[in-house]
Amino acid sequence: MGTNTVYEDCDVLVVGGGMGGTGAAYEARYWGRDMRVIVAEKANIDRSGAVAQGLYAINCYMGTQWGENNPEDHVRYARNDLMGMVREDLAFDMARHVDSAGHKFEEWGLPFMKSADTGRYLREGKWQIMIHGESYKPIVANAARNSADKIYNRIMVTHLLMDESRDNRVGGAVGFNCRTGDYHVFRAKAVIVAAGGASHIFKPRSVGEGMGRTWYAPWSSGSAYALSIQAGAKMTQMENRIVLARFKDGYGPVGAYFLHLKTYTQNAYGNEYESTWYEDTKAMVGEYIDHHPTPTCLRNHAFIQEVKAGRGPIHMVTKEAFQDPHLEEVGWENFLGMTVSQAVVWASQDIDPKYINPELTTSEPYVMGSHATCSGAWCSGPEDLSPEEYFWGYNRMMTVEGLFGAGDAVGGTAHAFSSGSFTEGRLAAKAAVKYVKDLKNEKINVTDKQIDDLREIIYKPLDNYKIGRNEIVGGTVSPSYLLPIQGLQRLEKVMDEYVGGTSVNYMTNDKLLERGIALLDIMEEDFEHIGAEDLHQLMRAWELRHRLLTSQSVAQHTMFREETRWPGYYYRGDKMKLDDENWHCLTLSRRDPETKKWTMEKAPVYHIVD
Ligand code: SFD
Ligand code: AMP
Repeated sequence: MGTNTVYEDCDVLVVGGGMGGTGAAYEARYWGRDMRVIVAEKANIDRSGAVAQGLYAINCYMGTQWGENNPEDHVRYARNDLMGMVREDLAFDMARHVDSAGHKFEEWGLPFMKSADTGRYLREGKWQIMIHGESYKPIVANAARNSADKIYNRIMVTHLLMDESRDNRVGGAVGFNCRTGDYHVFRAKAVIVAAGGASHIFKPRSVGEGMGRTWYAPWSSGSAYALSIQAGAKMTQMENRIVLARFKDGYGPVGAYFLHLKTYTQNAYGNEYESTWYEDTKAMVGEYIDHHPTPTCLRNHAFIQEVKAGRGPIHMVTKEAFQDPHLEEVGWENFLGMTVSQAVVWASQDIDPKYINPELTTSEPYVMGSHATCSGAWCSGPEDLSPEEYFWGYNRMMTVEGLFGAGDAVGGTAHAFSSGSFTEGRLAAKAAVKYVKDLKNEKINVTDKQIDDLREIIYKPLDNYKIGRNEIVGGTVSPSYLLPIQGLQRLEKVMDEYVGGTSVNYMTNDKLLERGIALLDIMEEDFEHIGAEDLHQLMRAWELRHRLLTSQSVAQHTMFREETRWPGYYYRGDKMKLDDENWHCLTLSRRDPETKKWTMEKAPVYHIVD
């Protein structure tokens, strides 16, 4: 395996062809007409990433052409939802460009719903517009295909390459083809990491035969974080994992229901419950509970408290809205275009939301940077907006030279969603092209040794299995190797119990974290012994390694921030209050690639918009 090596030399390499990656490929071609632009994607860009199943709404659209919202308004909205802190420069930059993503999608054939009264895009809520989006991803992928020189599908990128002639500069990436086993070496002058967020780092509520059913895509393996962390890039706000209120078991999103169908929640006894928890929440977070709209985490907090108090389950009141045949149709279509499993769960459990109010649940935590959360890499902002601490030359460039990010990969940019992630890809690509142009004739030096060493590391799980398999006559338990699924379940259990997952009601503290971090470190040693039976399992092995690094980062950040900033996402039992005096700041981490030691620091939150 891995004896056949495929080399690709390019100017701009895009890792991950999801929403950020497709935007990057499209824009790189626009600014870099004569540049070689390559996409390396784990799956197939037609149906890869979080948008694989389609989406029913574009959740970030200003509507500036009709005077609906301005970018400043969106910064205020995202800041409010994130309990006071986002990277306002990055958020504003995304918001001022995001509308054109919607316009492009429509031009490329995505069907938008329109208001019969105004002819404008039909609003689901203040920021969201509604689409018939089952084919959202193939439509956007087509534009990327028309732009890139080549799209390599089925390539699991495992590591970034580093330039050996200059410290702290990227030189490309390596990975393997999940179908052929070929070793792929991409030498590149600039790399844009757009490999998405992370599910399955905390134990999911659905285990066993249901373990594939999570809200965020089960194939989101934290690669965007792990690739960047391995290269020594700084991360920010990794403690800000997100918990979603979702329809039970199918994890169907609730936005269309709350905002368009105007449904509402109640406890098992038919009572409104959010006001019950108002004083309790105020004591923890102060005036943030009076903000409008109520921050997502605080809505979760009331939900979690009410269930803990014994008055669950929480129901979504659908019976009223579903009497209107139009709204009934929208309610079902919403899932058929985005989360088919929810419609299947209801059908299989005899739940007709016209007659029965369905149950909601709170999900296991996910790590991402584009929903009501902002974990990700610490990136430079745009030159016209960013204060000194937020700017080092190129928009969306990480703290490693030549390494850029988009979508879930970038920290500080909450509420970007699909359209904002695509937009960030465009912004990153524009800057990456400029970076390559500025390099002029300077060469990137990646030695054969670096390439050969990584090849050894990447294929090792296949050898572990081949050799270790001889020691057992049957079954799956070996004294010499761990299977990826066994490793995954161990990781999920530690994250769940020590770092604030569902089984402990999202609670952790300094002592639990200390132990959790130690257990994750032991796991890092053990995962040297992962055994992969075939190429598919080799992909699972590397997804697991990426999830572990993401988890370590989350645990380190959670330990560092000594307060409970987002009740409803997680609680630090030893520091149960929000502490604006000491922690109205962003958190930063760096893992030294040589020593593997983490260092943590604070970074200022600049309020650029008043
Ligand atoms: O309703 C490697 N999202 C929603 N956004 C919206 O605009 N509207 C909605 O309605 C949304 N909702 C929603 C959403 C997501 C999901 C799963 C559901 C519902 C059920 C969020 C968006 O989807 C999200 O913000 C963007 O997709 C983020 O973009 P990006 O580019 O950061 O991630 P990606 O699209 O998942 O793409 C990642 C790509 O990388 C590949 N990849 N490739 C090579 N090597 C590796 N090691 C790789 N690891 C990953 C992936 O295959 C993928 O192509 S609602 O809930 O709000
Ligand atoms: P969701 O379906 O929960 O992912 O939400 C889709 C969009 O609607 C996101 O922009 C959410 O922030 C927003 N949203 C969902 N529920 C509410 C709510 N109860 N109040 C305000 N905004 C919401």
